Amino acid sequence: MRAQAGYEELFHRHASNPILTAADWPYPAHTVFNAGATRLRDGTTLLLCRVEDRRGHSHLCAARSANGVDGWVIDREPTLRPDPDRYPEELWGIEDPRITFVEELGKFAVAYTAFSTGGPGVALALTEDFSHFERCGLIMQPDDKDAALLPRRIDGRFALLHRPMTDSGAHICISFSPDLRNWGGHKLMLPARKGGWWDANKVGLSPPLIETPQGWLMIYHGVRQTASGSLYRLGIALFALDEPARCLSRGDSWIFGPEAPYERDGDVGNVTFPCGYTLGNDGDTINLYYGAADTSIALASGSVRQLLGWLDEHGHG
Ligand code: BMA
Repeated sequence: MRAQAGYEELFHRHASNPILTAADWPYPAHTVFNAGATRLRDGTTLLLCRVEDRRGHSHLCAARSANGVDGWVIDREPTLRPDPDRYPEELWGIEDPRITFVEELGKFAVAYTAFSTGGPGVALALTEDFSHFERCGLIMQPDDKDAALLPRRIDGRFALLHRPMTDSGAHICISFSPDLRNWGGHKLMLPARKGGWWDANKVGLSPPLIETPQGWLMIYHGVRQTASGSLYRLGIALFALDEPARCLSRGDSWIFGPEAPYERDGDVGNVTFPCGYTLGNDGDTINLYYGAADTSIALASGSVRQLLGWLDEHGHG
């Protein structure tokens, strides 16, 4: 691994990375990556993993572990399969889930990418147990992805972050809904930068926002196009609690990116792509679950306090 001399390490890779690969799967799977994450009431860590088969199509499969690191119990068959007969937007698979527990509903909301002829769009499903799912269908037209719901209403409305593709690039937006089905009030939240920046032209939300007393902490990915492909790295920004479209602070440098061999090499090399995190019992440790090179699932941990401290020092409005 290349040394990153002089830079503060905000996330530390787990020694047993990658923690989950296709070899762990109880049924044929080509790759497992980009997992949503949550903790269940009894403290169990649940990952909703993106599993790609040899058709190139993805579905979602739940893996549960008491410590969030090993001892994974993986569903014997796909947990949430594409259902193109009833939901044609899922023709070529469902990908990259982000999980939010919504206290008001007593349910988990899973926002995922539904992939079909029109391109990738955003779909939403609700579940109490990760066994039965109530689909809300397509809630953001293609081309749109990287979506996650906020855990509670803002000014009486549910709020969803997502990343529509536009002529001026791919920027993170927020939209609002009274009922999780009808969405409007779209606002730009975090634009991609331009030119030579690591996060020029294309950014997207990574895991769901993290609520802190200082604001909503966002971990986002920036995609840099290079002569040898794309580089997926992570940056952070902070948004006002009562007005999440308002950016309080954004860091200029990326804080995490592909360095380890399993992040550099794989089906799509140089990709670190988290879709979920869990918080430790101390309320500060953040366990970030990320897809490595579109091939496996890896874990890195950090501290919310330290991320906020870094933004205080290095971020600006
Ligand atoms: C993005 C998404 C991710 C994927 C990444 C790298 O556009 O499709 O699912 O991990 O590209 O291939």
